[in-house]
Amino acid sequence: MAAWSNGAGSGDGVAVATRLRDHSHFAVRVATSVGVAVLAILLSVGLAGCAAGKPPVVPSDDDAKVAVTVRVVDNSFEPSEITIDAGQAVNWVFEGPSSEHDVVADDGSFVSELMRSGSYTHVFTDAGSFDYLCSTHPEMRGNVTVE
Ligand SMILES: [Cu+2]
Repeated sequence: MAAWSNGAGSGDGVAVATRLRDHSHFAVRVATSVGVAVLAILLSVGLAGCAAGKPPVVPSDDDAKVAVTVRVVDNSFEPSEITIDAGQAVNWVFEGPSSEHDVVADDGSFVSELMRSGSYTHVFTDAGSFDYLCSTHPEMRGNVTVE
């Protein structure tokens, strides 16, 4: 009688241990899928962030009379801060020499292609303070103040 009880008892014990093992397996699987889901969300947010990082290119005003020229060199805009009057044009001359750069306004109002040579011109019709950067070298920053 006692032996039968012990047998049944240990049998239950094995069953409980098996259930626990299954349960922890399940927990690991859930944790893994949650991890993968979170990673997927982070990745898509990151990619969306990149896609939204550079606004569409704004065509260069090539025919405009240039008031101020800014050199785009590795890795700065020279001069980085300029002041013009409304209606005047700024001409950025890309000199590289080692990297491609672009001119990207924070508000998207002027945006060039990535270039190693050539130039980009933008006419500023409205007064204001326009910050811009190079999309591949965010430490390259400049400002155009339009009076
Ligand atoms: Cu750059």
